[in-house]
Amino acid sequence: MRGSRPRKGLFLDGVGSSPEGSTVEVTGWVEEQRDLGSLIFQVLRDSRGAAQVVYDRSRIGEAIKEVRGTTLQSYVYVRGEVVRGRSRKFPVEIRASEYRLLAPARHPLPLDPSGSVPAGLDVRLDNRPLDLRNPRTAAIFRMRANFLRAAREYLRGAGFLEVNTPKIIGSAAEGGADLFELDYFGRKAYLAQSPQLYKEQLTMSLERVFEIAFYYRAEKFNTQRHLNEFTSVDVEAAMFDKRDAMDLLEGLVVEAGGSAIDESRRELEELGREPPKASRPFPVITYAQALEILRAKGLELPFGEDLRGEAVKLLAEELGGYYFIVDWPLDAKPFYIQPGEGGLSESFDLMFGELELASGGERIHERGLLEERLRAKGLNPEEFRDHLKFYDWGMPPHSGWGFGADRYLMIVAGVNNIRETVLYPRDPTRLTP
Ligand code: AMO
Repeated sequence: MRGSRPRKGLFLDGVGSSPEGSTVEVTGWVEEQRDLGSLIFQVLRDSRGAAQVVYDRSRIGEAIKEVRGTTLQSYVYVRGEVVRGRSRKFPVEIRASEYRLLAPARHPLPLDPSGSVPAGLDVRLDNRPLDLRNPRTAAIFRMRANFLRAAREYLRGAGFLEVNTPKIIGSAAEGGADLFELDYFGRKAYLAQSPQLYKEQLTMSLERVFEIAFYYRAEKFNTQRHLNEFTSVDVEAAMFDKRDAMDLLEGLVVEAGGSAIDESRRELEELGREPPKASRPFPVITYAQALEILRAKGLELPFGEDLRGEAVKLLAEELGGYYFIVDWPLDAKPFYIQPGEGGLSESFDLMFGELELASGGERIHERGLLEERLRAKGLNPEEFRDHLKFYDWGMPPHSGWGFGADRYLMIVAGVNNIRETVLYPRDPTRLTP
C-alpha cells in the first residue's frame, strides 16, 4: 500500500521474540549503516530497543539506492521478514522487502546520539530531544517515570489524595527572598516556591493530601544540586506527628523507591548502575549530635548555624547513605514549624550523604502561636490574613514534608549533576530549549 501512511507496527524490542518467517513492520532511527555493495546492514533504534535490518538488492531492488543515500539518525520505515541473524548482538534480524525514508536527518548533527562520540552536558541540554535518543539518557527518564508512578501508588496506598494547588500565587509561603515575580493583570503575583500553605489548609477537610509538581526558586544558584524549577513530592497529613511523617518518608524511599528500582532493572543495566541500599530504619541524629560529630572532626560551628558545604561533607563521611537530622534550632526553620523544647523545633531533614533530600516536620495548628511565629520571623501576620482565618475553623494538628524528586533521581541513577535528571532544566543561565 505505497503512498498511504505506514504504521508504527512492532516496537523494536519485540523483534527478537518474533517467530522466524513472520512479516513485521517497524520504524526507527538509523544508528549504524554498513554497505557491502549488494548487501546493506542497518541498525535501527526506536524508543524501546534496537534491531538489525538487512537490505539485499535481490529482494528490495532499486530501493537499495535510497537506503544507501540515507543519513544516520534519519527516521525510516521497514517491512520485512524475520530471519535468523549471524551476529551475537542480533540473533534475529529483518530482511527488508519495503523501505521508506520518512524523515531525513540533516548533517552535521550537533551530537551523536549513539554515544560513541561523547558530548558535553551543555550541548546535550541544548539539543535535548536528540540527546534522548541515547538509551542512557532515556533510561534516566524511564526511571523517573517509574519512581513517580511508585510514589503515587505508595501514597495512595497510605490513604493520601493527590491534589493540584496553584503555581501562580499572591503571597510567599517560604519567605520573600527567592520569589519569581510576575505581572498578573496589573497586580503583583509570584510563582509558588512550594505548596506549603495550601497543603496545610487542605488537612482541615481532606486530611491526607499529596502533590507532585514543579516549584520555583529565584536564587542565582550555581551548583550541581539546585535548579530554579524543581520537582517536589509534598505530603501533609492531619494527626501525623513528626515520627509518623518520618516513617512515611522512609517508606517513600524504601518501598516506592525499591519498587521503582525493581521496575528499572533494564535501565539500571543500561547505566551500569547498582543503586545504593535503603533499609529501614534510617539512622537518626539530632542537630546537636551533628555539631558534636563536626567538632570531633575539627569543625566548630556555633549553635543555630545551618549545616551546609564543608559541614555536610564531614557528616557524610560519618553517616554515608540515608539518614535523618532532627531537632533543628527553631530559628533555622520556617515560621510554620512547631516549636520544641529549649529553642528547638519538631522538624527533620532527610539526607543522603551530603545531599539534602527532604525536609519537614510538625506544624503549628493554633492561630495565636502561628501569628507569634510570623512576627518572630519579621513577617507581618496581616499579610497572611487569608491563610490565618482557616485556623479558626477546626484545623487539626498536622505534619508533612517536601521531597526533592530530582535529587532522589541523582542518587538512583548515579549522576552528579541535577540537570541530568530533568528534561529541560532551568538554571540562572538556561531558559531554552
Ligand atoms: P525545602 O525548601 O527544604 O522545604 O524543600 C524541600 C526539598 O525540595 C528540594 N529542593 C530543591 N531541589 C532542587 N533545586 C532547588 N532549588 C530546591 N529547593 C528545594 C530539596 C529539599 O529538601 N515547604 C517545605 C517542605 C515541608 O516542610 O513540607 C520546603 O519547601 O530536596
